[in-house]
Parts: sequence; C-alpha cells; structure tokens
Amino acid sequence: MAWTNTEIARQLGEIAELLRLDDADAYRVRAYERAAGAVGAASEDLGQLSKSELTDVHGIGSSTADKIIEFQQHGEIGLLAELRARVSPGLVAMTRVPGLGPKLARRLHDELGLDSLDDLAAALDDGRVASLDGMGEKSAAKLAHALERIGAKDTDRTPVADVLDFVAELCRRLGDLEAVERVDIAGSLRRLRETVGDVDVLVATDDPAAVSASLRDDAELVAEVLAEGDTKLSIITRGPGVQVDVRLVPADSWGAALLYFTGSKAHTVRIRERAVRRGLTVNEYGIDERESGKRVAGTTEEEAYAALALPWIPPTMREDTGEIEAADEGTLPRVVEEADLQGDLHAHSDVSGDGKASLETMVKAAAERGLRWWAVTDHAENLTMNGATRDELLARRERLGPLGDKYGITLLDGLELNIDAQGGVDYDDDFLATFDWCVASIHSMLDRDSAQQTERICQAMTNPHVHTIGHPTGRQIGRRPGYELDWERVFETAVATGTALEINGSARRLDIAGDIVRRAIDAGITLTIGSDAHSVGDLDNLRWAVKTAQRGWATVGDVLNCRDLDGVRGFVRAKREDGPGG
Ligand code: DGT
Ligand code: CA
Ligand code: CA
Ligand code: ZN
Repeated sequence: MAWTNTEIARQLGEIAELLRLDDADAYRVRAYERAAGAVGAASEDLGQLSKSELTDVHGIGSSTADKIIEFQQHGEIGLLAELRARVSPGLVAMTRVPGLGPKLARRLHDELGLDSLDDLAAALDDGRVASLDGMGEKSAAKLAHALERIGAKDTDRTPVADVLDFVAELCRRLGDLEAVERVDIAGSLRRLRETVGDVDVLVATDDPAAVSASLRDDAELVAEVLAEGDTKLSIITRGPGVQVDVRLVPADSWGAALLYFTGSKAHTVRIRERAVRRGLTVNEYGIDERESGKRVAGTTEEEAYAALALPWIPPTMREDTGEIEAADEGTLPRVVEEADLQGDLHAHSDVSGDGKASLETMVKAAAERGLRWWAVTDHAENLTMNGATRDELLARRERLGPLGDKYGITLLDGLELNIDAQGGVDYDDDFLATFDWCVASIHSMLDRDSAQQTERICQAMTNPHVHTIGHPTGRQIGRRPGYELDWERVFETAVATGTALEINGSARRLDIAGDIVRRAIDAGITLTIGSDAHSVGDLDNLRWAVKTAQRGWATVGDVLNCRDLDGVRGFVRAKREDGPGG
C-alpha cells in the first residue's frame, strides 16, 4: 500500500522516541528524528522511492531508508515492533506530560518504580516525586499541574490526526470489494471528536462473511484480529495501531445502523427514550412499532429521525448538548457546511520556508476545489528560519494578480504574523497596511503561563492590521495541551477590536475546539476557517475545520469564509477604519 509521508514520519518519530526511552545512543536517536523531519517536510511521495533515491533526500541515511522500505513492503517496521514490546507503555505515557522529558521519565520509572500516569499522580500526591534528587516541591507542583491539564484518562485515546489517512485507505479498500454496497465511518470519528477510543466503520453488505474474510486477510492493514463474528470484525491495525470495529449490516438497515453506531451513546440514549414514548423501538436494524413489531424506518438516517418526528441531526452535533431539544422545537441551527465556504483564510506556499508546494501549485489546487478566493498567508519574517522577507513578499505580490487570473480565483495578499512576548507583531504598520489579510499566531514562548498568553493575544488584537488569531490555544492534540486562555477576556477584546478567532483545520490542532466555538458565538465573535495548508493535500483540512465549527453549532453567518470578497474586505476595512473600540 502507498503509505503517506505523514504515516512514515510518524513511524520514524515513534522509533526515535522509544529509542530515547530505551536509553539508546544519542546519535542513533537523532538519526531517526532527522529522518522523521525530512519525511514530514518532503514534497514528493517517499513511499514510491528506491533506496538510493531515499538516501538522496537530505536527512535520510542508509539505515533509516531501509526502515522506510521495510514499512512500505510489510506495513510494519521490525525495530518499532521490538521497541513497542520492550519499552513500557507507562513510561511512554509519562513523557506525554508537558515538561516531563525522557530523562526524568526514566528516573521516575527506574528509581521510583512508576509505570503509569496513575502511579505518577500518586507519587506526586504523597511527595515521592518532590523528594527525588534534584526535583523539589516547586518542580513537582509544576508537574502535578501539567498532569492535571492533560487529563490522565484521555491518554489511551488516539488523536484523530493519527488515524485519518489510515481509515481513508481502509474505507477505500472495503469500498472496492464486490460484496460491499456502502461503507462509511461511524462512532466518534464521524462526530469528529478530537481523539478516538476506537474507530467504527459501517459496511452494508449481503455477504458479511466474504467482507470479513477479505479484510481479515489483508496483511497490509491488519496486525491482529481481536474478534470475528457474523456482524462484526474487530482488528488492531498496522500503521497507527488502533482498534477498528467493522460492523456488517444489510443495506436496508443502513440508516438505523448508522444512527446507532454513530452515537454518541448519550445522544442515542435520548433517541431511544423518545422512541419509547412514541411506542417505537430503535436498534441497529431498524425502527419498529413496539406492539406490532412492524418496521417503520431504517434504510436512511433521515427516515429514522423522521420516524421520531425529528429533522436529521448532523453527526458532529450528536453529543446530547441540547441538539435533540432544539431539533424537537424546530430551532436546530442549519450549521455551516463545506460547500458554504467561499474561501480559505490561512494557508502557506513555499515563499516561506516550511511550505511544501509552490504558490502556483497551491493556487491551482485551491481553484480546483471551487474556492472563489484564497488568502496566502506565508510566515512573516520573525519566525525562526522560516519567515519570508519583505522583498520576498513584495515579489510574491507581483505574482498574485496574474496567477489569480490564470486559475480564475481571487488571491488575498496575506501574512501569518508572529505574536511576540509583548503582543507585538512583525514589520511596521505602514507595511502591514499594504496587505489584504493578516492572521497573527503565537509561535514562540509556548510555555508562558495562561495570563501571559491571554495578554499577548489581546494585545495583538489591538493592532489594526491583525484580522484573526491563528490556532488560538496552540494545542497539538495528543502532544501538548493548549494555553488555558481567559476566554471572557479574549472574547471581549475580540469584539471590541473587531478581530476574529480562527478555527484551524489541521487535524493535529482543531483549534479552537467545538465547545469554545460555541461560547465564542454566544459572545458575538466572528470566526475564520483556516486550512493552515502547507501542501496541496492539507487543503482537505477545510473539512476538519468545518466539522469543528459544526461541533460548536456555527452557522453561515458566524463564519467569515462564507462571505464573498466584498464581505471579507468589509470586515478588514471596518477594523482598520474604525480602530479599536469602533
Ligand atoms: P470512542 O470509541 O470512545 O471514541 O467513542 P464512540 O462514540 O465511537 O463509542 P464506541 O466505539 O464505544 O461505540 C460506537 C457507537 O456505537 C457509540 O457512539 C454508540 C454505539 N454503541 C456501542 N455500544 C453501545 C451500547 O452499549 N449502548 C448504546 N446505546 N450504544 C452503543
Ligand atoms: Ca469508537
Ligand atoms: Ca467501537
Ligand atoms: Zn501557525
């Protein structure tokens, strides 16, 4: 199978991480880190290359090239399997705590015998960590706080970013099978929760045994079969190593099964209660009259909801946070959909250092997606190593008109500014005033406390040329928690200054999250959607941003990307002309 660069980089990165915890030679660790970085940054598909082509890529050596080829051929790297077996998962879990590096994790493991986040919490509680040589009360308190923030219980869940590519390939292969009529994602992944416990895939078929057998025997995808029955196959995948439950249902139960297995559990419990009050029963096969057993619905989800006198409710809203009441009262908002987007307000080209595709390639791809306008927001100069200089930006500006004309799309001359320690940004006001659109983001001093991060962001919003705040909390799901911003203050400042907040669609970020989106809308905030694309494929991030917006019940009116060019320009003008407080 053609593994994506993202997945290859993840495998190499995990090897580096485990080698370090395994006390391997620092040089060897570094080699895998460098290779992971090189693969992640590559613009071509490394999955297709030969060994000599691979070693020609800067950062990939002979031994790491061998691992990539091994992964291509077997869907598994022996060394990684070995390391996963040898290095304790508890030790790995401890390194997920911000501020807890591999060295300290090892000491906690070896000297205090800690082997899980629960162990760590207990040892922080009873003072054993504080009494460790070189630790002290203060460092221990910091760790305790960090541990609280990541929430110990969420760590055995997998970030969606780690499973999306794999699941897309799995669904593609299932869809290609003769016996499969339909295939779709269900469960928490369909609702786009930011982490998944396991992945649920629904298949409509009248030959479940054949589908089950084909998948079971697909050694490129399946590492282990956990359970196989008439209606369900549970596997552990290769690649991300996650559990997938594949449910096999007849086509005429499709809607009922999709409703049932999409959940959330809380949502479906409410649905069943409602059914009972109407003399109906709901299960994964259909909706039936309780008395007669006569089936009333089940082929489509719309029909299933309609049988309960409800409109279809988007999966992203099915968390029992008022959606059933709203649907019942006829006040369920029509949430934003991907087709409502007229443009993208955060994306990169190779004009700044970490972009992987040329401006023209990106523009062409954006136009082909049907976007009417596209803001290219390359990194501004203060970003270490990657920022664009004034001259590079001026040269880029000359190309925007002709490229837009060539591909039939309007290009907004944009920037992603860097918010400094005091809330200032790159360049000077006169230069900034010549741009159409500016995102401002925190890219440095990520470990400052919440009060300081709130201050930096609010200060940046007072700049008349800052139009939205990019990835506001800085979180990377599964890697580091976001800053705990003082949201009331952020919202207040955003409204007062006419600044928007971004929903960043990178699956690793999904920032701001759905629950914050909902609060922001209540506070009267305008939202912007950004793919934060660094490559053509990343433009798909728009979909994740839209789903995150839906989780926050955002409508077309709440999202600037749903306006036409005049609408966007009007938003920019309003801030520049009226100024803070206007
Ligand atoms: P996860 O896997 O923890 O990220 O969350 P979900 O929502 O995917 O949960 P999962 O995989 O346990 O089950 C998928 C869906 O199937 C769930 O959202 C609702 C449905 N479901 C599974 N088991 C039950 C059950 O025992 N009762 C009810 N009401 N629904 C269930
Ligand atoms: Ca699940
Ligand atoms: Ca499941
Ligand atoms: Zn950024």
